[in-house]
Amino acid sequence: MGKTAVCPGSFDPVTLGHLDIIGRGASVFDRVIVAVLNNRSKQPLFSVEERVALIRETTAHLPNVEVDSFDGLLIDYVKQKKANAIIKGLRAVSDFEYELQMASINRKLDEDVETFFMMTNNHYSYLSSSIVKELAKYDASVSDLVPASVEQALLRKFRS
Ligand code: COD
Repeated sequence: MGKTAVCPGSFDPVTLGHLDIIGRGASVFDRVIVAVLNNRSKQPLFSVEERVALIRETTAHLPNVEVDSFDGLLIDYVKQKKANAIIKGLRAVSDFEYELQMASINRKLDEDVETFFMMTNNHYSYLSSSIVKELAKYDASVSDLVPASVEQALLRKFRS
């Protein structure tokens, strides 16, 4: 059986930084499931359906990538999907503390699931969904930070 990894996140919306991690993960694992958190306590800009659709569109060229959504604990979702790995991206030292905590909790919950960290491409080390939303809100260009379909979706959100 091939190795399956889950790449979880909010992806509100997906950026070129996320896609860099997803693409590199897909070149290492047999199957990558991008899992969008349906977080009811946060107020996202894009609905979970919109976020899933944007990732599907922008990963369509990667045959071993699937896109799904999940509720609740990540580790329960990973086990449900019979995956053995979690892929995370690290941008800067500031990400490390939180990600170490998450990886430690997830390991405590299930020792058989391993978290893999990938260093972001230097071009995207400053990039986050929040920054993209902030720029788009004030009409600054985000064309080199997100795929064209995401840029269009942001324009529609903020102009409506
Ligand atoms: N370059 C590289 N990687 C990046 C970049 C970038 N520019 N931007 C983001 N990433 C990485 C992040 O490090 C992260 O690994 C992933 O991409 C997703 O990022 P976001 O910002 O969309 O998603 P987050 O950080 O909000 O996602 C958090 C999770 C959904 C993974 C987390 O909250 C979770 O697992 N929730 C479920 C509840 C749970 O199980 N909690 C743990 C036990 S309490």
